[in-house]
Amino acid sequence: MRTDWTRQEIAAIYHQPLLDLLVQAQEVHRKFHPANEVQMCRLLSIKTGGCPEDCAYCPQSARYPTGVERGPLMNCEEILPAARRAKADGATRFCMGAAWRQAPQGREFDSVLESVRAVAALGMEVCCTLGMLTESQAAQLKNAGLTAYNHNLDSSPEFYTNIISTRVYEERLDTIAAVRRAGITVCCGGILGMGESEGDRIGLLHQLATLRPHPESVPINMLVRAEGTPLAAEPDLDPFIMVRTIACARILMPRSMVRLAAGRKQMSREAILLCFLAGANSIFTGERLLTTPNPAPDEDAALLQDLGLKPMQLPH
Ligand code: SAM
Ligand code: DTB
Ligand code: SF4
Repeated sequence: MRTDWTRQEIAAIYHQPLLDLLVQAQEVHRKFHPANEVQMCRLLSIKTGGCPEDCAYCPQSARYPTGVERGPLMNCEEILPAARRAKADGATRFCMGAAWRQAPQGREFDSVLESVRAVAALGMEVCCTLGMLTESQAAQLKNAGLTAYNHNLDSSPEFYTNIISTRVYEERLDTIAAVRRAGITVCCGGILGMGESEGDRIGLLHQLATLRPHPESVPINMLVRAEGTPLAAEPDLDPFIMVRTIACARILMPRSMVRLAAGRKQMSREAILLCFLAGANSIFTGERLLTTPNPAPDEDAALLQDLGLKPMQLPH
């Protein structure tokens, strides 16, 4: 696995004719992954809204009038039924998201640890995304059975300052390093369609593909334009840009799970198919992502059926 990619090399891969890029990505995909399987993941917002950060894309930032209602942290008894349902629906990974700048200390964190233990006991992969973490919190999550931690780099370091002013890129990298040191797998990706340039997308791919080792999981989100956020009126993203970026991620990080994350509701079945062809091998299923709608489960079941794709089983 190469972790010494240069931006120039990545740009050369990115700018290939799309058909060449797709064939190359599919070749890599078939060498490292089953050709016709997708992992289904389920998200649950365990603590919604009221976040002090100013991420320009986020409906959960307290700074924007998005209409998202602030909620208290859900306890283990409330979370467990959702995880059981996800498992019954074929999801093998359960991801709990909290709108925090950083994971809290004390009673609330202990409650998250209890929920992690309970979901892990169902035999699912357990992921959390709770904002910044200390070394000690990462170690406690690992002990509780957490398999993955999601912490996105979102875009290139240069573009980052245009979308978030309340933290710096370096802090993201620090948390990712703490997660890695604790022995938890890393889930790290980004968002496309925020007004970034081609160079910024290549810059994001470069950051991800030079993490040592690569993130085991790379979510690629298409911006969900939330009313009230500064990015609400961004123009549509050309779905071919999702396809191109996913194909590059697949080629640069052959062993990683590449997740076609947010934004599927705005994509056609054909565009989603091209993302699978480009090497995406995971989706989030269920009516909601964290706070925004996702394709209906019966629609997704029909899509997988029509494409002859099978839900991936554990272990994979
Ligand atoms: N507060 C924590 C954090 O920022 O790391 C965890 C929750 S946060 C909602 C998780 C990720 O969701 C963000 O890093 C971002 O990449 C993604 N996200 C948030 N809003 C989005 C949107 N409107 N469209 C696409 N992705 C979004
Ligand atoms: C990721 O990269 N995408 C997911 C997951 N990791 C946590 C979250 C998408 C959130 C989309 C906006 C919302 O529903 O609030
Ligand atoms: Fe808060 Fe995370 Fe949303 Fe940023 S992305 S505003 S940190 S919940």
